[in-house]
Amino acid sequence: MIQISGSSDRQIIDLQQGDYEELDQLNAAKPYTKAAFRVSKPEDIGIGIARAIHAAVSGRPGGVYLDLTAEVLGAALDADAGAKSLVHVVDPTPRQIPAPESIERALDLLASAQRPLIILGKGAAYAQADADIRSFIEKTGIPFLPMSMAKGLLPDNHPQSVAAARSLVLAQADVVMLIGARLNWLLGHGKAPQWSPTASFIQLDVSPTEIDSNRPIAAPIVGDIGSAVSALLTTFKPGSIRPSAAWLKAIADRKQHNAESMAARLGRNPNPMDFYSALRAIRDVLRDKSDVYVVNEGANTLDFGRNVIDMYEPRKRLDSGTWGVMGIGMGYAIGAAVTSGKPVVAIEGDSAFGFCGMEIETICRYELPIVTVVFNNGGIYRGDDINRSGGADSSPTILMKSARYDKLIEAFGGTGHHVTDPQGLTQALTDALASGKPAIINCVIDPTAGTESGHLQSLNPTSQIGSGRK
Ligand code: TZD
Ligand code: MG
Repeated sequence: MIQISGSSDRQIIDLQQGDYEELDQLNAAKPYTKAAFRVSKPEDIGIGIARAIHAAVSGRPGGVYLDLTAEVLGAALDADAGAKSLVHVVDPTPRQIPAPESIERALDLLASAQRPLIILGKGAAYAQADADIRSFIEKTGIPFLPMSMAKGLLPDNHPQSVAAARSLVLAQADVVMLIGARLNWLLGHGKAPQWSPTASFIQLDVSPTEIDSNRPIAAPIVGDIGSAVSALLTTFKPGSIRPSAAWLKAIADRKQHNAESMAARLGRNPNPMDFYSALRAIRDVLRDKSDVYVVNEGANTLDFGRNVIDMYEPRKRLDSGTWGVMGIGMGYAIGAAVTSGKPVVAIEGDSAFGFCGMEIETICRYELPIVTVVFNNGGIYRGDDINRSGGADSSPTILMKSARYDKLIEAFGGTGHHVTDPQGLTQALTDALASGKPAIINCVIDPTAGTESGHLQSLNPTSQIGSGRK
C-alpha cells in the first residue's frame, strides 16, 4: 500500500514557524513504513511513484509513504506521469533465485528428519505459489501448520494439516521448515518450552536479515518463496523424505483427541450463547460459501474464530495479524469487498468494532456486500470484570452490554439484526449474505464466557491494583 499525501510548506515546517496542519510528515512516517519518500520538484513525480512502487512490492511487501510538497501539488502535473512511471517499473517483483546449495542443504536436513514439520506463514500465501507449495507438501508427506493468514493455502480439512495438534507438533518436531513465516511471538520465538530445544530449522524467506532472528537457522533458503519452492520440487528425490510412522501416528491420535473435545465444545447450546455456539453457526453458514472473505478481530472473538472457522481457499482470511492490532476490521472488509467484488463476513469483538465501526458509513454509502457480526459480550475479553480500585465506576474494560449495534447501521440505510441464539444467528447471516447488502448482526454472547487476552494470558502481568482485595 502506498499512502500519498500533500504536505504543508517545507520552509515553514523546517523552521517550525507554525503552519496550518504543520507536521513533518516524512519523518513522522519513517519509523512506521517500509520506506518514505518526498517529491519536491514537479518533474520528479514519475520517479517518486516508481520508487514508492519498488519499495512497496519488492522483497517483503510493506506500506510506503509518499510526500508531495506544496510546490509539486501546486504545479500543473503531467497527467500521464503516474502511468509513465508504471511503464518504467517493468517488473516490480523480480524473482530472487535462492542458491542451489541452500536447496540441497535443506533437503538433506529434511531427509534426516524423523518428525518433520512445515509451517506456512502469510509470506507463503502472498507468494501465490499455491500449487507448488501444495505439491511439495503432498509429495513429501510432511505435516503442515498454517499461521492464521496462511489458512486456506491448503484447505483446513486437508489430511496433512496439523492445526488441531499444534502444541504437540511444536514441542516434538525435530526438523522444522518455515515457509514465509517468522519466529516471532506468534510462534513463541522458536524457543523452549513451546519448541524442542534440539529442533533444527530450515527457513524460506525473501529477507536475508530474518535468518537467525530468534534461533539459529541450520538451513536458510533466501529467495522469493515461489522460486525457492519450485527449486525444492525439482531437486527433491521422491522417497528421500519420510516422516516416521510413529510421528504420523502420534499426530493422528492427538488430532482425533482434540477434534473430539472441540466437537463437544461446539455441540453445546448454552443460553446465553458462548463463543463456540455462535462461531459454530457462522462456520456452518460459511461452509459451502468459499467465495466469502472472512475478516476477524478481537481477543476471544479472534482466537476462537481462527480455530473454528475453516478456510478452503488462500488469501481469504484477513485478521489482526502479526501485531494483533484492533481497528483493522472494517478497513480490511472494505478493501476486500472493493478489490474482489466478493461478499465479506467480518467477525468483530465489540471492543474491536469500536475502534473502526464508523466505517459502516462508507460500507453503506457504497452498498458493499459486507456483513458485520459484532460479538457483543459487553466488554474487552469479557463483560463482567470488576473495578479493582474499588471505585464506583465500572471496570475500564467494560462496554455497554445492552448496546444495540444493529441499530447503528439502520441510521445509514443498512439492515440490522439482533440475535440471541445460534438459530437466530444462522438465519440472520443467511439472509444478510443472500441480500448482498450491508448488514450488522448484534450477536449477544455470554459476558462471562471469555478470558483476558483470549488465549494469551501468559502475556498479562498480574495487576497490583486491588490485589489485596478480599
Ligand atoms: N489497542 C489496539 C490498537 N490494539 C490492541 N491490540 C489493543 C488496544 C489491546 N487489545 C487487544 O489486544 S484485544 C482488545 C484490545 C483492546 C479488544 C478485545 O475485546 P473484544 O474481544 O471485545 O474486541 P473479546 O471477544 O471480548 O475478547
Ligand atoms: Mg468483547
